[in-house]
Amino acid sequence: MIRLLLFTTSAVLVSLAGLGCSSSSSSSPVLTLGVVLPTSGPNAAVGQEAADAARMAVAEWTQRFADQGYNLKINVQDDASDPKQAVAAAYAISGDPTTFGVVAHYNSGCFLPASSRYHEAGLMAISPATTNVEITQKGFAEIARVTPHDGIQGLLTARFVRAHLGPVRVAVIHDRTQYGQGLAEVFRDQGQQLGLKMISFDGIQVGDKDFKALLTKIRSESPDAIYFGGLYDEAGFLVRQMRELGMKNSFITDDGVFGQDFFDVGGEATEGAIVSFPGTPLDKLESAKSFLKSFEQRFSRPVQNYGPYAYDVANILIKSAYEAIKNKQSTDLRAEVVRRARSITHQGALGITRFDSKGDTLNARFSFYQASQGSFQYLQTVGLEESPTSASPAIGDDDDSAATSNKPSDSAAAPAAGG
Ligand code: ABU
Repeated sequence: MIRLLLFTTSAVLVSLAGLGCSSSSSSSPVLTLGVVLPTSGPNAAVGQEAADAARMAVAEWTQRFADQGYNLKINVQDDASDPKQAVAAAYAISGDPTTFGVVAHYNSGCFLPASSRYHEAGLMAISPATTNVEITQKGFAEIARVTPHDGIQGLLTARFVRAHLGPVRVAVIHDRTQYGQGLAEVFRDQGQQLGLKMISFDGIQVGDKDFKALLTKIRSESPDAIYFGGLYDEAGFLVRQMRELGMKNSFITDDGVFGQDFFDVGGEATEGAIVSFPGTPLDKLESAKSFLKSFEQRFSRPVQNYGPYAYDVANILIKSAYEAIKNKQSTDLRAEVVRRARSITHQGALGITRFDSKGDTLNARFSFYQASQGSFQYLQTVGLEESPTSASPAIGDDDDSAATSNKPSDSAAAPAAGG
């Protein structure tokens, strides 16, 4: 296990102080924030946004580290949404002794195998996006995430469907990944308990583009709704081919579909689709305003989805390292970052983030949106303690009741019938 010992860098600090020097130079010790995300492949857009948000956080902290005599750097590695590449990247990142923490993965199927490596290396790895339940079940102190997990997403989606559509007949499709299938199973099981009738449960293959045979079979079973657990591309092809086959039933899906790629692939057929995404909408959070403005100014594009999550993860890791070096603790920096990050109360773009004993966020809410003319229109936000309401102000009503906190909005626009 590689350990970065703070007493080494403290000695450098002492010598810099002796020279009357308070800022870093090229010879200052380097501290590196690791980032492993899909910056190529089918989820490149979400990975690039999250990586840019982490770069922004590093840029904002650089001077404070320099004032302590350190060069703060970032090392972005591409996992391409491929589990093997993810594990290789985890080895590369953790093998660099200057790395103190990792913004770790978009895909649950990548983080699950890579988490063992971060654990072995004693390296804090916090995911901005992965939601599969099992990720935090291994009991690793080095693993956490700022997104609520799919046990919550699946349950809240089942409640939402029951509240808005009634005890309908649902065909469930998933992409056979740990994420898509795991979430679909939770939705199916929770939905059954709530009185939804699950008429089928089918897997597709990531990368496939033709689902007409499966959809034709499902059409013959006359579902009221299709639930899909999976990602942008397959969701886009599915909804397009559903409509081409004349299927008018509702299409309900998940956070892995919340992005422009869904509209690019699905086109007009996306109209009316219901999508869940973690947390309160960022444009309703006072805490997110400066992040949104800075990101858009810096990168000349709007925030789509997981940028603010990656920004908060980066800040949690960097702040933990900064507090450790500032206090000149003569101990292991990686262990100190693990200890500090896991017990942090972080006021960030998402509001307040704290982790439970497993490393799951206590900020456990999801919002529901409806696709309308190429964008996601906000419907409502719910947590475990609340029931989705079927009260129905017009879609697109702008409710600012959550504007100063990350508390859920009471707003409840009903999705259009038959969406
Ligand atoms: N939850 C975002 C989609 C990716 C994943 O968890 O695998």
